[in-house]
Parts: sequence; C-alpha cells; structure tokens
Amino acid sequence: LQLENDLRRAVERQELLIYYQPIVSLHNNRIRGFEALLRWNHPTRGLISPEEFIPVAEETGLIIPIGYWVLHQACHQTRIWQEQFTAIPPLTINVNCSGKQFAQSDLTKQIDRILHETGLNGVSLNIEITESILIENADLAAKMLLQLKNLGIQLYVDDFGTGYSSLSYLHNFSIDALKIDRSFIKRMGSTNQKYELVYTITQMAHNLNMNVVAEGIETSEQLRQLQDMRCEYGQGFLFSQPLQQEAATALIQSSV
Ligand code: G
Ligand code: G
Ligand code: MN
Ligand code: NA
Repeated sequence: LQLENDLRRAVERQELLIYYQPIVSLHNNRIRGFEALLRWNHPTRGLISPEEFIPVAEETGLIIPIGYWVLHQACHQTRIWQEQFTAIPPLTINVNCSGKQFAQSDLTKQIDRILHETGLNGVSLNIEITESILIENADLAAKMLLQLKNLGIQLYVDDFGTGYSSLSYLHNFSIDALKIDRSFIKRMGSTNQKYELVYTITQMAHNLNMNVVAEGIETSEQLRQLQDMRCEYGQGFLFSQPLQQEAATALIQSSV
C-alpha cells in the first residue's frame, strides 16, 4: 500500500506535525493546557487527518515510533511554554495513546525517559485512552495505569460515552478525568435528553472523584450550561481550533 510506504518515511522527512488545541478551565475561562493532535502533511495529498492514517499506523506497528515522537515533541514544547510563561500555572499537555502503544510493556520506561529528556514533570502530562483499551485488556491496563500514576501522570478517558455501556470499569481503575464526547455536547442546548445525559455523566464523575472535560464546545449557550453543571474543563471551536505551535504560543501570550 502506497500510504503505508509513505508513512514509513513521514517521520524522517518531518512530514508529521502536531497541532495544539487549548483545554480551558471553565471556572475562569483561562487556558489550563493543550491537547496534542497529530497531523500528516503529505507531499502530494496535503494535510491528512489521523482518522485516516492512525489505523494504518496501528496495523503496521508504525504507531510505536510515531507515538513516541508525538510524546517527545509535545512534552518538549510544553516545557518550553512553562519556562516562557512563568506568570501562569504550569501548562499541561494531553497526549492520545492508542491500544497498541498502551500494550507495550516498556511504555512507562519510555515515557519516563522522555520526561527526563525534555525536563517535563510527570504531573504536567495527561494520557488519553479510550474505554475500549481499559475493557479489552483490563489486567494489563490496571498494571499500566499504576505505573503511570507513579510518574505523576493523570489518566483521561477519551470519547467517553461512545464506546461501552458497562460502567463497571470505572471502579476498577484510578481514572482522573472523563472527556465527554462532542456528540453529547452538540445540540445540548436544543434537546433536553442530551442536556440530561451530560448533566448525569458530570454528576457521576464528580461522585467518583473524577474531573470532566467537555469536548466540542461551539456555542456560549453550551458553555453556560456546562459552567452551571460545574464541569471543570472545556475544549472546542468556541475557544479555539487546534493550532500550530506558533499560533498556540501567540494565544498563550495574549492570555497572560
Ligand atoms: O484532531 P482530529 O479530530 O483530526 O483527531 C481525530 C482522532 O485522532 C481523535 O480521535 C484523536 O484522538 C486521534 N489522534 C489525534 N492525535 C493522535 C495521536 O497523536 N495519537 C493517537 N493514537 N491518536 C491521535
Ligand atoms: O477524539 P479526540 O477528542 O481526541 O478528537 C479531537 C478532535 O476533535 C480533533 O480532531 C479536533 O479537530 C476536533 N474538534 C475539536 N473541537 C471541536 C469542535 O468544537 N467541534 C468539532 N466539530 N470538532 C472539534
Ligand atoms: Mn483526544
Ligand atoms: Na474525543
């Protein structure tokens, strides 16, 4: 497959890049940190979404070197921002982790190495995983989560609500935050059922000592409703699209 061969060379040709989307504290509307979002600037096809090439990366195992590259870049950039903007609380970085990455027995060791190389404290790093990772290999996941916790890293469940109907796994792992999938936030203002679902998820998370990140906030009405629910964090086009590093730096600069 052509895409597969192209992807093999993408890292060394520096065609992969990271966009940063702010995660905002909803109680004061200030930037808490960013989510790192991978993009591939293909020489002939232009910008390719991770939805298209992550599956290829997973099948070929390329997700492993690519995943460590993302972690390294994102931690490095976050450390630079922390040193540059000392008047605000140290910015945090959320990095997405796929199932295959999560199954690497030396994942914690590699992340520890990256933290040392970049000088970033583990407490500034949040790892995002999907529900399916926790459920499909629960024993391994429990072990990994404990190891990551020992580095100070926080665990976020991504796309919450879209995967499994079973909630029992929430008891079995120490999860720090749920990211409510943007499909729930969409039309929250116009349909009562969506509002009630988001409200109920938020209450449940708080009762289990977890924070909540609402994804895909696009309107000030959605923002107000989420603030009323005491949802801690938000992400979405209302605040900012995912930005290239220079634009993200300018956004932080303008907010301090
Ligand atoms: O940014 P965008 O909406 O195109 O992202 C699409 C999907 O790709 C999201 O579900 C996101 O979690 C995933 N994704 C983005 N960056 C990374 C990455 O660095 N690693 C992995 N495994 N997934 C990513
Ligand atoms: O699955 P994950 O949450 O990692 O995916 C993040 C993706 O969501 C990114 O690709 C980003 O472009 C997209 N996204 C971020 N904010 C919004 C938003 O407000 N509306 C919509 N439709 N998509 C968003
Ligand atoms: Mn994510
Ligand atoms: Na998501």
